[in-house]
Amino acid sequence: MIPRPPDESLRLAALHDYMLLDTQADDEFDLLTELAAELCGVPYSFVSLVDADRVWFKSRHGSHAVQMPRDEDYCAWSILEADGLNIPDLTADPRTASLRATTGGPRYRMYSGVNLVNADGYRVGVLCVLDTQVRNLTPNQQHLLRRLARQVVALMELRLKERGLQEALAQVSRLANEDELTGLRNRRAWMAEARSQLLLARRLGSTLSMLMLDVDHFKKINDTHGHPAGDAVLRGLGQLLERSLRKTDVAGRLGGEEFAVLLPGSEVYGAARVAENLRQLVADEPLRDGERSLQVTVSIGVANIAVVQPDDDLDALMRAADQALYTAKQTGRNRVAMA
Ligand code: GH3
Ligand code: MG
Ligand code: MG
Repeated sequence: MIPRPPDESLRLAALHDYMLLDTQADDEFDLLTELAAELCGVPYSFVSLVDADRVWFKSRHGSHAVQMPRDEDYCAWSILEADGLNIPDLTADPRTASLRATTGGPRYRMYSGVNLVNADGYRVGVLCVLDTQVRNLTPNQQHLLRRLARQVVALMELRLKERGLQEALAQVSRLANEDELTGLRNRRAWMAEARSQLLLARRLGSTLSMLMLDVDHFKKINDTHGHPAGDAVLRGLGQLLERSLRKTDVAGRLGGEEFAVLLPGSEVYGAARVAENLRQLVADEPLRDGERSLQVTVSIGVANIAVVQPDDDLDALMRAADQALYTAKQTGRNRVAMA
């Protein structure tokens, strides 16, 4: 077995922080191994990441190997040395003479590796070149290989920063589009989706319906059971909508205790059936959210694009649905009305 360095666990943590293991091939890394092989005049070059039990190749030039057992790889020896490892004849060195890649396989004869060292000094991997002939690199080739190794580390740092940036952007986009309480689309995101669905329906000559849904006497729930209980009802309603609607339907929370649903491809009667089904689901069973469970009812207004002019915008359709909702409230609540 090849010895492990004394800082092995911190070294591994440093390697894993880069989140590079088992990632896709990357042209920029491949350019660096290609250059390394070219400048050193050898057939093989690798960006080797020395993991707990394996050496995984972020890039390889001249080989199809994906990884090697750590105890079979020269790079596991290289990270034990401060200055990397230069072995002009692998058969003549007791560390490498009996390794499988020396005795069989590619029958490597020369290895030269420069450690990839992170800012904290951990040797996370190696940029190495190999040849099947016994030979020495010139001092200039060794110098260039060291410079390329620094480029590899810089690229690893860059990829890590890009990853952080992407995650931050995804987080911002979540915050901008998601209603925090229910996880549904917020008003802005729902309206953006509604606008594009409306355009699409008109372009394709297909139909589109909309539900506007409002909890009945919600103020009373807050007043009687407290604001957190009111929040629980809203979360429960959000879950019920997610559960009961089709994948192509789009639910959102417009604000307060008002929700909206887009039903692409639904005629007004189909949409009214969906609305009636939702109304009944809510009325039949208390909404659950964790420990809490409260009985509420909802009123729903239904509108279809057929009720607005072909060049009317989204607001007109929402007004029609809102008007129908108002009718449902006026005529007794816990009911569905159509525009
Ligand atoms: P109606 O049947 O006519 O719809 O009566 P309502 O009481 O539901 O209507 P109203 O619009 O008077 O009351 C809505 C209440 O919703 C008032 C407000 O305090 C409460 N509310 C708005 N947003 C939230 C929220 O995020 N959480 C909770 N718990 N309550 C909210
Ligand atoms: Mg209400
Ligand atoms: Mg309301």
